[in-house]
Amino acid sequence: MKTTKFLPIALSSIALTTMISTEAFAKQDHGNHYGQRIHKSSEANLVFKEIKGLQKFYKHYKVVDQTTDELGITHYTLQPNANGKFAVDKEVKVHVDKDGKVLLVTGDTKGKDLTPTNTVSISELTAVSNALDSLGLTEKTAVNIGGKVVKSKDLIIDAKTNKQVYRIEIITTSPKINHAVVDVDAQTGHVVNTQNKIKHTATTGLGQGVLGAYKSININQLSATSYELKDYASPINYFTYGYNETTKTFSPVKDTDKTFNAADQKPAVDAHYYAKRVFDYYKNTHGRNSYDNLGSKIVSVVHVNTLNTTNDNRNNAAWIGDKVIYGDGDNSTLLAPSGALDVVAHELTHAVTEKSVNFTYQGQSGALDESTSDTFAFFLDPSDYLIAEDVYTPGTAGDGLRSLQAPTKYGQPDNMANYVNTAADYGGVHVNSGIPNKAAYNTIVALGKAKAEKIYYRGITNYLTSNATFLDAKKAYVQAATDLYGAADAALVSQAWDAVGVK
Ligand SMILES: [Ca+2]
Ligand SMILES: [Ca+2]
Ligand SMILES: [Zn+2]
Repeated sequence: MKTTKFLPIALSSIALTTMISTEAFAKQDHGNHYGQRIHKSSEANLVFKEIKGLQKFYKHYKVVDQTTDELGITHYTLQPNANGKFAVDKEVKVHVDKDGKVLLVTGDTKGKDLTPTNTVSISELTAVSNALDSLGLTEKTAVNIGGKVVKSKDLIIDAKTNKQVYRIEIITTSPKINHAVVDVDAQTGHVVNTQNKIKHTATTGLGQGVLGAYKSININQLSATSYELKDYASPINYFTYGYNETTKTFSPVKDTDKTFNAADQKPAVDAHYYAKRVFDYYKNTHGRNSYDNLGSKIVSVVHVNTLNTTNDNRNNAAWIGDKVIYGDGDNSTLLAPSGALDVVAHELTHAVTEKSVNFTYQGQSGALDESTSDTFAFFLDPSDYLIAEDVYTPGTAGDGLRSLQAPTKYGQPDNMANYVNTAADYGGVHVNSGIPNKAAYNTIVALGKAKAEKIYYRGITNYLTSNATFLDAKKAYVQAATDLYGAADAALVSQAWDAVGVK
């Protein structure tokens, strides 16, 4: 079994920050014991006398910021300066406890002689103008809604070149989204460096799903007239793409405004929206951080209607190792499958089991793989025991693709007595899954959803193995129930499997 350690989610973010920073101190302080005690900011640079790279230059360093945290540790930020200008990129931090003891020194501890080799010949105004120009902007056209276009402008020393530069931070929302830091040589006026600070422009949009309902979705703004189905705002990123059958490539689903309601966007909206629903569930109910428990992004690709040019994939959806793909449905057997939460949950649970149990997709272990996906599809969409009912046979009401409660209604066995021995479908993985599906149904009815989902999650993350048989699954869930709820509930789980002939 692979095990993955993760931080307990109950910790508040403040506690977490504290924990990490304390740990960082413990790790980075390789027994550097400084003699210097520091009781006020003007003493902070004195410890540099004990640091090889800084001892020649300690007098040039001045404290530019200081904070004291909730543990009483004070963090001084120092920068070297010459002629009253700071080399901001050479900053060093000195971390001092309540008693003035230096715990750690971090940052750039390779000092250097900072005597600028150029003069200040251009004005700040000229520097700003040149910076805007380099970004294709002018003072007249640049707009930053709700803020200043020029966020900061400082005359600093570029320590790399020993030149004085104007460092200008620019933010615009039109004519395009921009966030850049531009360095302009103070003598020549030339732009010598530009840092693009744009990470992502997260915003909230509206999407219309396969069944017509509108839902709030997290999207990414590229410009005033370009938005895409990328969610950078959530702890897990969700990227949703559209497949191009001709070029066999896919690209982000985009719109010119925040409302994604074109006909061909509906499958994408639901794939995007439900993927987040699924991993919100795994996080909130089981503390799992994405399918791999490492927070990996979720990539969904819609409009995948053929595989290898011949296979009709319209009525299919699949997890393919690092992304989930969806056909558009033929609109008679199936609407676009991403339109059903339980279908999306089924596929993305395959991703979870691949990273936990990694069932061999053959025979009983393969049927357990399918059944686990159906079972978690129920946990996510617990209003009925049907699978895919929201998109299955739009012309017929009340049916589904499979049923946990009544597998035989959809051609699946619900007891070992009727186990189907076949070479097709990897040994009938989509047929024989009816047996563990019925056991799951029995478990849910006997114990309730809240206990059942904990037992199943514990089973797949701690006890089940890739080669598990139905009997192994029974033992795994009985053990998980014993751990979590004791012998009486474990006995009910055992009976749930007895009832389907797994003894
Ligand atoms: Ca359902
Ligand atoms: Ca139907
Ligand atoms: Zn499946």
